[in-house]
Amino acid sequence: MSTQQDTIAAISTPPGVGAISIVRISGPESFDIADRVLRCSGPAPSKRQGQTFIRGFVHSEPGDDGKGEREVDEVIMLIYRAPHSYTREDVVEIQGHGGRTAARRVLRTVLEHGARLADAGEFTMRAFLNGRVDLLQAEAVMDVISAKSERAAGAAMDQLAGSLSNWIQSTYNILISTCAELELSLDFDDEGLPGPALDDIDRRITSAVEALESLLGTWDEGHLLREGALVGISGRPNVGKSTLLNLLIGSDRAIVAAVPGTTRDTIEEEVIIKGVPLRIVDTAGLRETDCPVESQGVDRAREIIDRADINLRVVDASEPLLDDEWVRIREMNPAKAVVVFNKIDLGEKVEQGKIPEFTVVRACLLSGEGIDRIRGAIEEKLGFDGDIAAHAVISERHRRVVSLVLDDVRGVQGLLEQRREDLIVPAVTLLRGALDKLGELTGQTYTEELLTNIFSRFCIGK
Ligand SMILES: Nc1nc2c(ncn2[C@@H]2O[C@H](COP(=O)(O)OP(=O)(O)OP(=O)(O)O)[C@@H](O)[C@H]2O)c(=O)[nH]1
Ligand SMILES: [Mg+2]
Repeated sequence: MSTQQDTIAAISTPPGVGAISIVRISGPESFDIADRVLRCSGPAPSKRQGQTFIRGFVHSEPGDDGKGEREVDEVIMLIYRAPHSYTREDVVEIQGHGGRTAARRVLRTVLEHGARLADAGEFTMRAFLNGRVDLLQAEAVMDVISAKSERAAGAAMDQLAGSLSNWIQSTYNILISTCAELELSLDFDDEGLPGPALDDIDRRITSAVEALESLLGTWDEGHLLREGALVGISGRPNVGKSTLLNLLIGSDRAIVAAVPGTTRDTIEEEVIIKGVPLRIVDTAGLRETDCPVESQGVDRAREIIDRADINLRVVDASEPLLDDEWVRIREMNPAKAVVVFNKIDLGEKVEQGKIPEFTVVRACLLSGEGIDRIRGAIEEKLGFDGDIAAHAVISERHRRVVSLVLDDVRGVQGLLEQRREDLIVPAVTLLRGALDKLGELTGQTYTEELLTNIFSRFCIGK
């Protein structure tokens, strides 16, 4: 049964020119509205079966004088009867001509007949409130839509299919049964729980801790898939930074010239390597300068170096490096940096072996030599290996909640280990708190604020 009283409508297709646009309606009045807006041969929409479609014309209301009724668009109308629909409510989808204007005209007509304009994500929110999907699956809908790569879409589809929900649910089940048993033990008066029973509870708590830890361990990878990684290219002027950007993205995006100080602003481009989106940023050459424009560019470059997940530091290897530059290189975190010794076709005067803690790639970017090794080094630093775990925790919200739950459960573990009767009550209280938090993850418990937070990220019409 629907928990929602009113009927909502929105354009579900993106703005711009296209072959088809879709106006979606959901709620108890959907079929009444459909009857009123559609002219068709045969039975009215409300008399049709679910999962069928009708060809017809959306028409506008006549004025008081009975005149002025107009055809708005020629359409195909799809009928979905509750609960067999996206929202589990009665749903009508009107496929009309593409383009914003035609779709807007249809939407306006539908709104004039009693529907309310849907909020962002409201259809999916109804799917959640009506129990068709849990909160993790609802969130995955938006991840599928905004996935930047095949791999990200694959991980989001797994989450939509319930892989993450199942994982959380099994941990939830372990914790709730343990909690029930501990609560029961409080009724044993003086005796408390027998040793073997406590050993069994310990084992279960430990398995929950392991499950939560492994879930948290997937966050880096999941986060990478979702947000992509920021890869900054930096170095002194004229060393070949823009040449490197162009090679990595496979097009002549940045101007390459023999004049030092060619790039003065940051240039950002996206590429996908092994299914992971990378935002690659070329920056202005690092040097002291009196030019205010270039100096701003250098400030921006330093900002990128601080924020980047991976720093590609390019140096001209055909010249010896100044001490100062070695110092600057060592300021970077070696785990997140790749140093490119470029221009080796002009000779190698740079001292080798000065930075043993760093990954160094020798290259002649002019001819493209070394670019595969640079890509390989990026992949290695980012740790792309094999498949993303099917239950990958892929949002910041999930990571936050899971780590709080983990803290609680570890706390419970610590209390129970002491085998003290008087610590059972605090352990139960902690465990209850952990269960509430886990419930918030799947949406078993939720607040309006949480839902608003999640669904406001969605697009209108989804
Ligand atoms: N010989 C040689 N020249 C190179 C190599 N890589 C780049 N160059 C040349 O070096 C010059 C500078 O290259 P850019 O890619 O513009 O260098 P940059 O670091 O972006 O320079 P700025 O934007 O001025 O900081 C150009 O003339 C490139 O063709 C290389 O491996 N060997
Ligand atoms: Mg440049």
